[in-house]
Amino acid sequence: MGRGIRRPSSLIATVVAGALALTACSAPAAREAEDLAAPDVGVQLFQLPWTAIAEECEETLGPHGFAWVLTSPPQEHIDRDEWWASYQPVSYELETRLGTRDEFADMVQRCADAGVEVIADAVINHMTGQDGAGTGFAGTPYEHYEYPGLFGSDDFHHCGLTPNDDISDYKSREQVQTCELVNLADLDTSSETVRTAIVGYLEDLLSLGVAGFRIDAAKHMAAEDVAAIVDALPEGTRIISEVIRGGGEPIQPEEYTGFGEVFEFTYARDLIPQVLSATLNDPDTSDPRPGHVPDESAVVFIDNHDTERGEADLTYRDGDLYLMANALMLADDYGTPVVYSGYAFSDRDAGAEADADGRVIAETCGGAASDLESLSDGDRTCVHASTAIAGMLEWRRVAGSAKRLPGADDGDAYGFEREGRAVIAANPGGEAQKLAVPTSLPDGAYCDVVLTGPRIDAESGCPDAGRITVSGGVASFTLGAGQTAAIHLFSRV
Ligand code: LM2
Ligand code: CA
Repeated sequence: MGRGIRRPSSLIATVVAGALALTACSAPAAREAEDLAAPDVGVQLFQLPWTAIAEECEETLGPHGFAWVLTSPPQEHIDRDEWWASYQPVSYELETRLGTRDEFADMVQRCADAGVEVIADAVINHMTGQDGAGTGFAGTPYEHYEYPGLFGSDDFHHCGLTPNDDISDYKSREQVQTCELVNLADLDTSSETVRTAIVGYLEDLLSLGVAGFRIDAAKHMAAEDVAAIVDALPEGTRIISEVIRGGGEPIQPEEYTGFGEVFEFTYARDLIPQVLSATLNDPDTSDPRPGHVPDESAVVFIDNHDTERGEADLTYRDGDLYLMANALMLADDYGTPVVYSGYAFSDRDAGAEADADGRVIAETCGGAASDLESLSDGDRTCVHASTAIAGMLEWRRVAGSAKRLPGADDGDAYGFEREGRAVIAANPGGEAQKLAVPTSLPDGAYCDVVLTGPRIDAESGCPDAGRITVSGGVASFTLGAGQTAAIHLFSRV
């Protein structure tokens, strides 16, 4: 959403392109490639400091064509080393382990200059979950239900439905929305004063130039409460609600699509098992896909910071198969994809590496992805800098709005075409496999953008290992175990 399709050719452009075609036969294709609209693809840079995100925007995200970056929560939080300190707000001051207010503002500006919008993670359902009194990262004193100058005990739900006021039954709408999520003081988001304070915080972030928000724990707030908050924000503010779909639960993501997008958890739950069991196949493309919100409401991902510590059986640790799943997501014609990029861990609570003052170290990837199979705890995965992902961003740009056609499979391998524009093939199995994918791409030799990265302005030739032949309406792939390959109209050699 948000990004309009730019029309490629005015009459003059067509005439000029036609004239150029007489002298250099690749000119019209090059011109058309330049005019393609950038796809709406995001990246979640988990627990990465603002100064590092700014650099990533300039060095990698902008050049590779990411449209937006989702940051970790920017508000003052409890003073602890675990990553999840970010999810316990103490005040709405922008002073955190990830950087200062000025650094945040500078990041938003530099990312915008690089063509990348910033989406901030908004933790507005709750405050802290500490029973005792404490002092926040920026020095603000607090108690469990007292946040001086911001909220007091009356501003919270005290649900009285369970012995400790904690949510225990996800089948109860009232518990899920008015009791406490793991002891986190639950804001009474039906109250005008609470809503006003939250809106003030979000407007402050908008004044620094953010494009919108991930609404953390949206399921734990009545949809009408979130709607009222969103209504008070300027038109065009992007809203992506996190509503974890749960079978048999009364609160479903569809309730939150009236005022923005939602993360669709079904997507990864469908795709990951197909990759792991080497049974890739065509999705049910009914509109909406069964068990999914409609396309225009869906933000999809392979994993995020919670699922990589929880339900996701496919993570950075799986190397090529993980990149395969991300490539297939980027190739699909459903939803807005978000790539996830965090750090290696074996302890689920472990925070990102920090200095003696507790500030997270601002490492950048220097434009290079990590070798996912050999990371040590704390190392950044740098998935957003991966050659395969960069190639697939270009592939998606070329695919544009072309339809996903029914795929082909052979043994463990599977592939499909986005009509007339691009073809992808993947072999999640353990043996090499040949695969013929029907295509209407013109005959020729094409270069695999998963192996080589973007091709439109590529200065290097295509290595032999990356050459894929299209002949007589068939793209012929030979895929090693765990290999993904993808070609598009402008990757012809
Ligand atoms: C979210 N989405 O709805 C976040 O994506 C998720 O990462 C958050 O949980 C959660 N909701 C609340 O914003 C994380 C983390 C929890 C952690 C909370 C609060 O996964 O483990 O809970 O943040 O920091 C921690 C302790 C928990 C304790 C709680 C309160 O793990 O044992 O509960 O703090 O002190 C007594
Ligand atoms: Ca709540």
